[in-house]
Amino acid sequence: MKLCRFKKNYGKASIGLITQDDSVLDLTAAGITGLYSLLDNTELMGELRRLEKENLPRFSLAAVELCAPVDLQEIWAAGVTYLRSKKARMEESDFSATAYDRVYEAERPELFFKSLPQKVVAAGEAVGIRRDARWSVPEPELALVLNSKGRVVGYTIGNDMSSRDIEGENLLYLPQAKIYQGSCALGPWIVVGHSETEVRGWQIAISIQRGTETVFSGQTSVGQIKRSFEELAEFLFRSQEFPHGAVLLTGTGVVPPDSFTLSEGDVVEIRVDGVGMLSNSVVMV
Ligand code: DO4
Ligand code: MG
Repeated sequence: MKLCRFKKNYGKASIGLITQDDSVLDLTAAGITGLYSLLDNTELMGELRRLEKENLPRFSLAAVELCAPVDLQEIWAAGVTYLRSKKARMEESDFSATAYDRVYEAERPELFFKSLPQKVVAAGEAVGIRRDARWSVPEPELALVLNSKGRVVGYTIGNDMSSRDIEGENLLYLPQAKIYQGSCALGPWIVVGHSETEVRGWQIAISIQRGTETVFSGQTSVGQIKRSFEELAEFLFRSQEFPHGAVLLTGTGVVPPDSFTLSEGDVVEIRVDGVGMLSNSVVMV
């Protein structure tokens, strides 16, 4: 089942349930005012099946504007969870190579703050590349949707946009490499009702279009993530409360060659089996 946030006529965002025939049921009309409160329901699947049978306002998916599928959740990200990411970071910087090598093996994962919910870019909007960066890349990642108890209740697609030259120059610059205008995209919706075992069988694919040309494409499997979802969520919720839940990007396993950098006007398409496609154009910020 798919949950979304959507707008009809430039009004306030509503919470939607997307049905098999690509209709969007307006759950706000049934009194559901926040994604975070719905995701805290311990009988979520039963509740959604019940809501599906109610006579709620219904719109065609093609006729609504999808918003980023977060309302009050902070967005965090895990790093160096794939061997490919560890290798790329170690090559990017002699200075930080030991840190990346160590964190891949360490008990404690790398977790970093990525975005406030109101700054997240939705499907169809533009992600940013910093004007003071020379080497900008997208990072296609599975995103875990966590409720306020830290339970994984859904999945969406994330793009952890990164400035690799800034990150590589000095590890202390990581927040500037990772957090800037348009650096986090999520969407197009949240899928619920899948087990970790099932999701580990999904593929993550990315392609980058420049005009009519595909300038990069690559793919990986969610199964290559070194750590379990529960382990990542448990570390995030250690000594920290998220009363509205959180979204946790799980790291990238696809890294373009070092000669590649994004340009303004590129279009980044990320596909995750079981979820769909997140597509964003690129703008200089
Ligand atoms: O510390 C670098 C960031 C790592 C990251 O974002 C990733 O592996 O996806
Ligand atoms: Mg990343």
